[in-house]
Amino acid sequence: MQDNILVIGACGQLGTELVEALRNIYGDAHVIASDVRQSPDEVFKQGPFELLDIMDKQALETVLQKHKPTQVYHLAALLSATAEAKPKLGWSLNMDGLFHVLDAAVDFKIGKVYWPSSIAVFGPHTPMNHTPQNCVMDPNTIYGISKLAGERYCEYYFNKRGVDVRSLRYPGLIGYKSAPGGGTTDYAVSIYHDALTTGEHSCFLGPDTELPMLYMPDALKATLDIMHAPADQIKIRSSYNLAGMSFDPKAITASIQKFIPDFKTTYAPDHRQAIADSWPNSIDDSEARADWGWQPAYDLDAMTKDMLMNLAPRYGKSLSL
Ligand code: AKB
Repeated sequence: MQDNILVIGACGQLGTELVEALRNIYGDAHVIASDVRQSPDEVFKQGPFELLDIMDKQALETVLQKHKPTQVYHLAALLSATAEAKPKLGWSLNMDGLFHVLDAAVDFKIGKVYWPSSIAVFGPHTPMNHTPQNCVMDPNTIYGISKLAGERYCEYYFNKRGVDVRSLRYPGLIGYKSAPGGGTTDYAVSIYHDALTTGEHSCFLGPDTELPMLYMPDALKATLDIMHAPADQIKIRSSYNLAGMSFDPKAITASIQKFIPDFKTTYAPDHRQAIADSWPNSIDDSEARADWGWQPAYDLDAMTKDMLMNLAPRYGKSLSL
């Protein structure tokens, strides 16, 4: 049977790249992008697009009746910093959106559901280094609390309602094709743009704030790998720990300086520092590696080289990389 895939929240940082990757695999006509707003990005002109507010259950059902997807990727959410600024909206969008999708998966017999969790499920009493899959989890942000509750719901819907739902705890995602929005790890994207434009980055985290991060090609690979793995290999139905690399603002600055020696970072920590301080430094993803063969390809310097190589032409720069 030909798969039809619905991506909800398609115009965000991950969705924009995921729609492109899915269309390369399944064909443009079989990947339905949807979001609460239109995006000017070229990828959305190449196949079906539906305006969809995931808070509107009826509207979701109309889209499902029209396209009869066999798989749904539900990415719509408020990220950590935005959800702290708008806690009620963060909670209702992140939770109600997931309920609508999980209930629809039962009612419309959707074959597989993907839903992203985050390192934000961890909190101040979580072991900070090499954080294990199962440990104390006491998130203290609305985003983290909603992701932890969402994980429990996913596992419940797998066990009690038979929904084949799969999930990853993403670290900060870094890519050059699409912009992040409202996260605590966003500095690690804007620092590359600043390196190629002003040559200076003002960082909203302190120099030693180490966080887990993942380069977008690895994030796409992990997402597609977990969705393509046979169901019996997915042993964790809440959400898998996932790691690529870990670094602090000092280390990413040093990595950029290998290619742009005059680049400078200054530090002006703001409200996002407390969020970052409550998250792990590094993640133990051995269960993802053992269960479905996860293996990242990029380390910090390989990512820096690729980011700069791809972004430099956008700013009319040529670098010897
Ligand atoms: C954020 O910073 O909120 C996200 C995340 C780690 O989930 N990038």
